[in-house]
Amino acid sequence: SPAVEAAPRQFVVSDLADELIECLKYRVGKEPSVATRHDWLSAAIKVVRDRLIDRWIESTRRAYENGDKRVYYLSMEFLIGRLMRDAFSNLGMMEDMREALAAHDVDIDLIAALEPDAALGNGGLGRLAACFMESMASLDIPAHGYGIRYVHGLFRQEIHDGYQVELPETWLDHGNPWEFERREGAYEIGFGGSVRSVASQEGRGERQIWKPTERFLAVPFDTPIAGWRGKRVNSLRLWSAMPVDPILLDAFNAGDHIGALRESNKAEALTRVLYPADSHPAGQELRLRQEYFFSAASVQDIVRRHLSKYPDLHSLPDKVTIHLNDTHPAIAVAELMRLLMDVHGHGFDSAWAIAKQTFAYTNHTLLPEALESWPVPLFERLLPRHMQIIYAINAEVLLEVRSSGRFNDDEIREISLIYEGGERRVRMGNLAFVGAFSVNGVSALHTDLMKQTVFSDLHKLYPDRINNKTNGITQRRWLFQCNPRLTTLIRDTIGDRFLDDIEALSELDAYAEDHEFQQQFSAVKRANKEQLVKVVSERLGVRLDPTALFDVQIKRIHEYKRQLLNIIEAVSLYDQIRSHPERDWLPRVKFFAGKAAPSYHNAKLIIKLANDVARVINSDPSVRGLLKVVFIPNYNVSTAEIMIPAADLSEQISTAGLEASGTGNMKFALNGALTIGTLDGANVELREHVGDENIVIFGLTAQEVAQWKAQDYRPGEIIERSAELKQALEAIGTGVFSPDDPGRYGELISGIYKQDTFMVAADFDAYSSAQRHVDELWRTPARWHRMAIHNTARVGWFSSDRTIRQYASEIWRVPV
Ligand code: DL6
Repeated sequence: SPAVEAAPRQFVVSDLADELIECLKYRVGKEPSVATRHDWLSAAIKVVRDRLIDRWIESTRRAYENGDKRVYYLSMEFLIGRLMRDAFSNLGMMEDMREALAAHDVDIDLIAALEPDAALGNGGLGRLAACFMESMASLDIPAHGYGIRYVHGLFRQEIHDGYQVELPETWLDHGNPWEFERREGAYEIGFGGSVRSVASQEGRGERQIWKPTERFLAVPFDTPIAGWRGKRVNSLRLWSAMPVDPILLDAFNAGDHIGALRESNKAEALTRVLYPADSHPAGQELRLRQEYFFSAASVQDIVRRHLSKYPDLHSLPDKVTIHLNDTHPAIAVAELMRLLMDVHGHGFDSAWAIAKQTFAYTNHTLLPEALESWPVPLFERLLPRHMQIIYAINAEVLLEVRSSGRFNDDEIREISLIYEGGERRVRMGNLAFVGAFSVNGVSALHTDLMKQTVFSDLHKLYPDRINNKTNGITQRRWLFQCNPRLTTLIRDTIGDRFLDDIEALSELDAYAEDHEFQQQFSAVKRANKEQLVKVVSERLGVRLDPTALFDVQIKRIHEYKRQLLNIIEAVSLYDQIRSHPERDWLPRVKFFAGKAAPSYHNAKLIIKLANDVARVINSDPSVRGLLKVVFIPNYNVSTAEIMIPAADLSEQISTAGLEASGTGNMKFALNGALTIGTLDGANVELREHVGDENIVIFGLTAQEVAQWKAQDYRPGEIIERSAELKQALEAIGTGVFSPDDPGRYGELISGIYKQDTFMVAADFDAYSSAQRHVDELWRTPARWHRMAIHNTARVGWFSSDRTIRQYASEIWRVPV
């Protein structure tokens, strides 16, 4: 199918073809006869980038002249993936470019596949930031993304003998044709040192002067982000650390050639690598340094831009919202306070009033291990002035709390920015909460749980602050681009309105029972499945049957996401297929893909288990190919773009109460997969939108999980009562899938018998019955297709355009 374009064909192909040659010659420095595919890729990107620049300049000028309020989105992670197709299709030049390249014998698909996946993020949080950047540009919101230009993004995963092996990812190896380096826009960022008081020049008390001992330059690299139909082009500004003194000449001249590069090496280390952990503790000094480095550079940049138009910073909250994507940039609150007080002469009260009206904060997880806090001594050593400011903010807040008379000592301790229960730590969530005028969760359930759990006392103090903004995904990438076949079918059926108003997909509802449409819908799915079958055969040498039910669980590997539940169910199904060969089993392929944090032992063991189980099941002739298990290595955005359109069944089976939202759930449903899931995160709202009859829900609710845990949960007893579960656990635990090391999974399985923190045993039977219900649904294709069509038709609401509209009108107060 041809690509979905934002505009009708508008370019003269021969002109584009000439432009490519010009670009190749004068900007890449190559003759066509010697140009490599990478050279062609660079040339193609530069040609589309040129188109973006005029709009980029125009968008920036317009915002400046109109004095529009701007949104600054600070995020440690942007999981962008490839950008070339985005830009081509958003500007409506994909097909013209295809032909222009073909005129030089270059296949656009081959060069597109060479574009590295910019993986400057771990998972959901980073991918959400990328979807938001695209939606903000599409909705014509003046916004800047700020992050870190990691030289190594998320590690490349290889599977060796079933184990995850982490290798460095080198997305910048061939340069990055998208970015503009702006050395002239660098800022100095300090660490360490001391603070001293001096009398303020205005004769108003004292001023603090921080003299850091370490200094680095933060150099910005800008990438243009184009919105749909090229309406607006916004900037993603990523900071890279560079030394203030690239070489210490004295040391060099004294013969210390290595020591002379000390500053360079320290700077390079600062922004070199993305922390490869999500929802998993990552508290290292380097991480705090990264957080401060990019937050401080961004805040300085924001203040400079504001002062280039307005006389002072009193008007900052009217013209700017700084959005904190999780607590990683929460230190920005203290940095803005520092600039206001120490550089721009504001008193504490004035600075605090400005800061509190400028920041908004999104929480993305309730998992205690992912809630950031930093040891006070470390904080004090690296950021002594910020520590003082945090104490001052804390004093202000706790005074307010005490004087209200509504809080007991325990509650006051929970509100404090400093944890005192053991080693004293700075709580970044509390800092973000008190420093922001809005605090939002990412699904209705998650937001409710925020109020009831981690932030219950802060919520009591500021009852209007917490609000919900259910996540969304950009349909441009997650339907139009990744599934051109389905998009074309939808256009042919309901016309083009949905291209600009995704909720118009609901017109498809009328076709859900239409036999002919069902056939076309399932033909699209079949073609996408064949494409995936080909990829699996090329990458893994495993042959799959495209008529089988494709059951897919792709996401970070984490115990709360319960890949283990899915694997145990596969083992149980394997047992049953062998014990009851006479039954009419459905051919099914269980796909897994995802990366585990390198330090997360159990998650890595789960990857090994998936691979061990796959090896045994896939090579057992008595299964007769009815069940296959496939683990696809190196899951990334581009792999998701191939797998999601090919999925029949989407696994969203986290322990209820633990997945803040999930966004994969939305992508699968949009592409016509049915969900099997728990009532967790955004699954709850997904059910409301697609209808109870079009989704398969099972298992304990968040409330039930909490009740079971509060009582005396005994997983061992549950296992005893479930013959299937018991048999599967015994098989895994005693080494049926690991004959080379029978004890490999002993602890993993005994963990389920003993604590079962993630309620695998409690939910197993419900999950297994839900899977058999899925089998039944699959046996009646007309019914399955109808349900799948309803899913596609009814999930337009989960577009990040809707989410961003809500942020814009309810938090940022910018027009949309
Ligand atoms: O909000 C985006 C995404 C949610 O969809 C996931 O449910 C949630 O797990 C994820 N959170 C994180 C938290 N990491 N940290 N810190 O990635 O956010």
